[in-house]
Amino acid sequence: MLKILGRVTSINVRKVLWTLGELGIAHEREDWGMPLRDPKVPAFLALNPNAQVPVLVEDGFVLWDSIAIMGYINQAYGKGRLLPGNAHEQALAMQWVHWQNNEMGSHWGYPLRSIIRKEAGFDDPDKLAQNIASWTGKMGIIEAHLAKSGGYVVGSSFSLADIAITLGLHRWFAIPFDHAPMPAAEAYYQAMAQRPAAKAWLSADAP
Ligand SMILES: N[C@@H](CCC(=O)N[C@@H](CS)C(=O)NCC(=O)O)C(=O)O
Repeated sequence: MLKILGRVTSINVRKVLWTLGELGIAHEREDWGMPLRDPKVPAFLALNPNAQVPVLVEDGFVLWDSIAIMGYINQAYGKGRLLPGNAHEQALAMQWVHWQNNEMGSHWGYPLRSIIRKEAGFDDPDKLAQNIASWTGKMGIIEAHLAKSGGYVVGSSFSLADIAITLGLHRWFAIPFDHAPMPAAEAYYQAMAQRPAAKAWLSADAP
């Protein structure tokens, strides 16, 4: 049985779980990651020396990194159905999956830890404002893209890019602060939220 190690409050774990749900693949999940279960223990480090979730375990096969896991599940269990289209469309979808992780995702950490998790050391209003400003800048990129791309991030079909981008947008809409308007992103987010496999992963409890 396919097993995913990781807590559902992690956006990277939710990318994997939504991918599994979209393809209807049976799996088990074990809570790992702080504050639920410390991954810095030998048994977990033997699976992922980075001490991070998610990790996929399938008999003797172990895979870490959410994007690698999404790609593996799509290929091994989904016949590639979540990367549809020609080579250009597939590459563009992966471009946006990486963009969500590397660009969008490098600005939401401070607001999340300050506003939602209220972690010690994340209470500087100037730093919060700076991070919201830089995150808003990245949001402007996806807003402009979605305003002209049609119903999906790439082409005319749902792909892994829609999973990654919708979860990134969820984080934006679910964290309360004075948001700059993003009408195209909001309309797209609302449409994606209607997908049956999306619902569990777009909860207000897990921004
Ligand atoms: N590049 C990695 C990043 C994974 C990552 O940053 N995971 C975070 C949660 S989103 C984590 O494991 N943090 C430590 C913890 O939860 O204990 C991936 O995409 O899987």
